[in-house]
Amino acid sequence: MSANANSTAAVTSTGPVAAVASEPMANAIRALAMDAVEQAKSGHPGLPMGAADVATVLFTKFLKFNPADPKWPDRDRFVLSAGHGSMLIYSLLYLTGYSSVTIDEIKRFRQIGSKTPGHPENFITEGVETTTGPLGQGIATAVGMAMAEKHMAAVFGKEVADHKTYVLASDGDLMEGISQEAIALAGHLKLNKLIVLFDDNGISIDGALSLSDSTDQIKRFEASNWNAMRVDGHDQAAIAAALTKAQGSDKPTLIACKTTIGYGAPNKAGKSSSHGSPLGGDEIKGARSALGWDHAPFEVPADILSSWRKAGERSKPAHADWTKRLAALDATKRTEFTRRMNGDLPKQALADAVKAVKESLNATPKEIATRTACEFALEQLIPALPEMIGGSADLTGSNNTRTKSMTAITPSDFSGRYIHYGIREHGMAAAMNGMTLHGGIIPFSGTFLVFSDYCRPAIRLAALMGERVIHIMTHDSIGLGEDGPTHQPVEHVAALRAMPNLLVFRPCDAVETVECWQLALENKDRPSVLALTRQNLPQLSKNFLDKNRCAAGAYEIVPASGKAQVSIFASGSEVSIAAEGAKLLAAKGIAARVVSVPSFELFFEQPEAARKAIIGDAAVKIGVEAGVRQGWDAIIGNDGAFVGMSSFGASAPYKELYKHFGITAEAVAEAAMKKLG
Ligand SMILES: Cc1ncc(C[n+]2csc(CCOP(=O)(O)OP(=O)(O)O)c2C)c(N)n1
Repeated sequence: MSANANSTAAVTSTGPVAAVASEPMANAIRALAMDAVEQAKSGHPGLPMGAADVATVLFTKFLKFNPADPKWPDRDRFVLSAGHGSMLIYSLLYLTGYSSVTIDEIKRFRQIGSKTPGHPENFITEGVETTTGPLGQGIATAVGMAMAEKHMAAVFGKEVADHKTYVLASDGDLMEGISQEAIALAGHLKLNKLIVLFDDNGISIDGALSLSDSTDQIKRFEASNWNAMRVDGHDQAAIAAALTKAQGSDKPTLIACKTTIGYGAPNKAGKSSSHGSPLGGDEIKGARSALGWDHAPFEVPADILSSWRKAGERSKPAHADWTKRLAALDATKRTEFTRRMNGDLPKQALADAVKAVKESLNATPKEIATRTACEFALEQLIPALPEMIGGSADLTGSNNTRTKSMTAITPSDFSGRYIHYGIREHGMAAAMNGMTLHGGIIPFSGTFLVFSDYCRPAIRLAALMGERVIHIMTHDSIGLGEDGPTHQPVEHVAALRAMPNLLVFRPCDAVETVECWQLALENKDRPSVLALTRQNLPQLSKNFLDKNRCAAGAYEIVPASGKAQVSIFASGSEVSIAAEGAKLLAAKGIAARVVSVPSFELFFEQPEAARKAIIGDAAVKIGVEAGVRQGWDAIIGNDGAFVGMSSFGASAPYKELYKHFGITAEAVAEAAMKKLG
């Protein structure tokens, strides 16, 4: 259908419009968006109204999807990066026939318990591929999805993995810094099946984009090794032609679609006033008239709904063919593909790998940094779990995330299992989210813990979505030494622990490191951070082959001789300091026990009795961690003593820093004695 079907006059962004060029299927989106936002008295009508033509062309002519099987592994992925325009995706899901979004759910837009929350949440609404809203995240997540598709195609073949990733991105998405990381990585890797439709409406919340931006997006994308073109975003034929051109590209493609925000609204079209508030009764009336849409609120006439539903059935033959191809696959390959797409672990292989690491450490204890212990564990885990794909933001040699057998993913060969993300921590974390969401991959990354701040918005989304992504973050304290306070995390472990649904691990030795890895892998519904040291640590754990003691979050690693007067709780590199402190106390006739606390989250999830037993009833409780105290009071109480950091670090050899900042066995013993009086 042509965009000019009901044309009487062109839309302008400067004054009231009597009627606009429009097309009934796209108008269904516009009307639903206006009505839902109006009913909710909240939301963003401008984007769905402006991008309706673009979305209509994509969903009726290009996107491979099957509303009856929303999780079809070979579906094209569609990411609404500009999540504030959520009524666009809800309208599309309803119109094309997803059971998750009924007209009643559209009427309940933004209400408690609805399938149509303010911004799209993939764990609430089937058909939503990823949670968006924080601008820039969607496009960066989509890059990971496109990478995952290429990897799965390289491993399992195009018979089962051959799809595209489409993104609808707004000005805000492209202004956010993360977009550059994502675009550059996608261009470098020649992700030619990634197609970004840019809703080029020149408007953001404050007004015209010219207030704050002069970027030529075409030149920008071309400079990052993309194809880029401009089209009139209300000319459906032109949009279709651009999408057709993009299909055969050898690079990722940007299609800048010139659109009018709030298209059809007589006074607010082309203005920021249509961006994020209900249009109001009169304006909606005017828009209905301008669009030639004379149906009641939430009513989509049967013929238009039927055209949409037909569009929703377009890919049924492709779905059936794919099902046949999967069935024809070699049985072992098919089982493996299905296992990986379901995110199920190879349980026995994992158990064997962990056991092999522990047996080796038991036979020959290692005094190594936990980052090195991580590599030692990975040497067993990588061959056992082919779904694990590692990487680093240009710190491979420091993070120890690449084992000997891992080959790098390159633009011409995606079968590798290591990604050189470049110095793009934020883009890396978002791409990892995309890989997990795509399915078939468990991504793990590497960077310095201090740069968790650079990844934080993407980690937060992983936690919100309940996605298994694993961040290896090394150089986890002043223990990194000479690089100094810019590189020394102080508040980061506490800040990460503050995030709901994120597991933060700080293992104290090589045995705990492999145990924490096992837990991170087994927790399918949440991300993990492993905070690891640069400096060597003694191996405290011996003879614990079968049990994963870290699973309880905290456990007594050094018992007191006799009834404990002092309980010392510590994590990571400070557990061995705590153990030395306990020895000093013992020499003075004071019985002290040491509890290793590799994971606050897992500890606080234990039943109350188990927690009480671990915390114990010693008169004095001490926390030791080379970070801030925040959070520790939940274990040591606000009357407990804390040996840690309360300022930024400094540049010096690490042993001197520990002395300088008073994180020593002597300080632990002194703190205990002071409390004992
Ligand atoms: C990271 C981030 N910062 C700020 C916001 C708040 N916000 C929502 S939409 C928007 C900008 C709107 O402009 P644009 O992206 O062009 O969307 P349009 O006006 O075309 O709907 C802002 C600043 C956000 N969602 N995410």
